[in-house]
Amino acid sequence: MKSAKLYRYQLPMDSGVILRNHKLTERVGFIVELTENGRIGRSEIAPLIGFSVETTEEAGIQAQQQLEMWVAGDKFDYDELYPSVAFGLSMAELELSGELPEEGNYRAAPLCSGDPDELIPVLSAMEGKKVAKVKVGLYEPIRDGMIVSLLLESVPELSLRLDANRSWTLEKAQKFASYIAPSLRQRINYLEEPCMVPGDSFSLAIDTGIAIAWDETLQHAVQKHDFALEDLTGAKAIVIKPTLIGSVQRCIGLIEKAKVLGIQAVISSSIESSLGLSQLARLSKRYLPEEVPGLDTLNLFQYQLETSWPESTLPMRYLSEQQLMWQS
Ligand code: OSB
Ligand code: MG
Repeated sequence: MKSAKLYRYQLPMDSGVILRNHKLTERVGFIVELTENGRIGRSEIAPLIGFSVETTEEAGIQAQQQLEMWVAGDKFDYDELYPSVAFGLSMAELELSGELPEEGNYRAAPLCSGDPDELIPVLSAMEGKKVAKVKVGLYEPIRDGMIVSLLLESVPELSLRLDANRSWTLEKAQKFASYIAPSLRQRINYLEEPCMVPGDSFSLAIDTGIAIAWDETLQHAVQKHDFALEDLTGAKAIVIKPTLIGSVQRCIGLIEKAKVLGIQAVISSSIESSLGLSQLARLSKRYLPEEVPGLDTLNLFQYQLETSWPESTLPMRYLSEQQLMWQS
């Protein structure tokens, strides 16, 4: 016997979460629950405004249609679905089948978008491999370059992941790089998407020796049918955001291909609730056991949802308090 539920959740965000010029005051998404033979598999479907190709509304309609088919005995055809829906349904199936281990990698790289003075004590106290992520490209390249240099000089064992979200021209990106001494550049683990044009990002890597990573470029590429990871040359790393990429199987395919090509793969958040985020931590532990995932986004929320993230002090909201949209 199969049954399914679809919840719609709505959670207020911390004040001042801005994404691509859009102020995110609340996060709306869906939680699916699959039940079969007394076992339960849950997961999250939460398109991210400004990033996902599908709207929340479209994802909800498609999710419900798919669940109706699933309860009637059909299989999901992930390649035909929106990325967020493919991800959520495949993750719920994985949990239902018991194939997703309980253990997760909750050591997310701390995210810093403003004040380096706040980050330095956190990093100094960090145990094990010290990795942090800094958003750049929001202010002047000179300021970004000085902050990155300051962090690398102040915390000797630190390596940094930087993310410019395609905000620079090649000239601005070079200006940024010029403020970072060549001896410090190898401790930039990677710089995500420095330039508006991917070819310029590639040129920057060659000119400056700063390793780059694809995030947006990977998302755009996987939307095309004849995509091959080999075509995305020149990057040291790829950032895999499953909500924006698609099914777990597609993500695992990318991870395996990246390994063969010698490219670092990092699982990262699309600002899922604590329920979806914890599953990403488990996915990362299972398929990238040595890699620090990019999951430091829970504190953008005011609440956790149903599943607690280890050591988080955020109060909990439960599925039973959310809207049950559909069940069968
Ligand atoms: O800019 O990579 C981004 C989250 C949602 C949307 C866009 C981005 C992010 C993150 C996630 O930065 C955190 C991380 O990658 O460490
Ligand atoms: Mg990014």
